Amino acid sequence: MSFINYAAREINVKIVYYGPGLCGKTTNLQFIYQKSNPQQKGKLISLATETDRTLFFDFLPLDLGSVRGFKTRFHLYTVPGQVFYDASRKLILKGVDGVVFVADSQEMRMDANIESLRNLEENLQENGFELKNMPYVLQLNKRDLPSAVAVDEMYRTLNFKGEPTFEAIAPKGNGVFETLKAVAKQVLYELRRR
Ligand SMILES: Nc1nc2c(ncn2[C@@H]2O[C@H](COP(=O)(O)OP(=O)(O)OP(=O)(O)O)[C@@H](O)[C@H]2O)c(=O)[nH]1
Ligand SMILES: [Mg+2]
Repeated sequence: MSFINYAAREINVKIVYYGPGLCGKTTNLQFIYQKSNPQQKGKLISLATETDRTLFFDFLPLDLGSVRGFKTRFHLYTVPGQVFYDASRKLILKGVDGVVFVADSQEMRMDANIESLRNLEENLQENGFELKNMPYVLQLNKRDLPSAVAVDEMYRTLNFKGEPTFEAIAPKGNGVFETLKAVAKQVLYELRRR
């Protein structure tokens, strides 16, 4: 859960980008990193294979304003999407405050999206969380590709609980900040309720 440092008047929040291999999780963080101003962001740390697949995680700290005089520092993480890195995904979900599910819009990746969403539910449960109670946003990425499945069909298949859903083209930045803002808003709302 979010970590409140009273001495530093800082709230630390953890957001995890989840989804199948190559859906565009790392690309989301790269775009956010490129477009954020230097005072606002820390280093983008990526632990990747030689072919740029995420090996363990990406990490980007980002300051997003303040709540009741406390600076809110968002720690953005991505999981490795490849099926066999499940132990890492489980570990990265520890203490999560909000999740973004990045779906790959390509027809041939629909089964992978569904499998990854189930895997998210399971791994959250193993960490003592329920997706239905978690601040959560769905991103439909790769909308620029010709084989993209219709948005309403993807919504019916993947939307879990009426969560905010955004179309995206992550390398161009379309939908990237909309997605981040929507999950940040839900997390901050939860913090204010406490
Ligand atoms: N055409 C298109 N390509 C995209 C889009 N988003 C990401 N890509 C490309 O898809 C590839 C994989 O993107 P990544 O961001 O590395 O995917 P990932 O989800 O982090 O993958 P893993 O780390 O293996 O889980 C890269 O070549 C991206 O440039 C998109 O919206 N449209
Ligand atoms: Mg990655």
